[in-house]
Amino acid sequence: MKKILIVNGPNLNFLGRREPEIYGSDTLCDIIEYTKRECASLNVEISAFQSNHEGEIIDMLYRAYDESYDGIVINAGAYSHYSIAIRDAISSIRIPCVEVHLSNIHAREEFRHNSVISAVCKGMICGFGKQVYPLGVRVLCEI
Ligand code: CA2
Repeated sequence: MKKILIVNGPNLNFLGRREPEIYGSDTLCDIIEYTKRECASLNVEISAFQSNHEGEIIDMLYRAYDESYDGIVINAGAYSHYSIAIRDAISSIRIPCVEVHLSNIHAREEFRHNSVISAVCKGMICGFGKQVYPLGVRVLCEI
């Protein structure tokens, strides 16, 4: 059975409470439960982590390495656009990562168009709301 970790970054703990037109009306908890349901037929064990702190996200990535996770789905939130430290951690651990975003970052403000973590991830899925999470898990199961 593959072990997959879902990592969520800053402000995603507040999902479902504001800006539903951009991010949908589900809470992060709803999205994780939805992802587990959607992936129930896959041979996969899913764990989830959220933090508003860059260093805690980096610590979690190294824990994923120590605990031999097979893949990571990461929505690093706004850190995606500028955290070289998270990029370096993803690159060091050599666990296949899929970057996800609920919104289509390319259709939004220009400062969201670039992600500094994309190049060290297997690929990026964005713009399909909560569906990006099970899609990310599915891709990792097939790698
Ligand atoms: O579309 C995504 O998933 C993002 O990663 C979400 C980040 C944003 O900075 C990225 O550019 C794209 C922000 C998450 C903010 O979440 C909120 C949730 C509820 C209310 C307000 C913000």
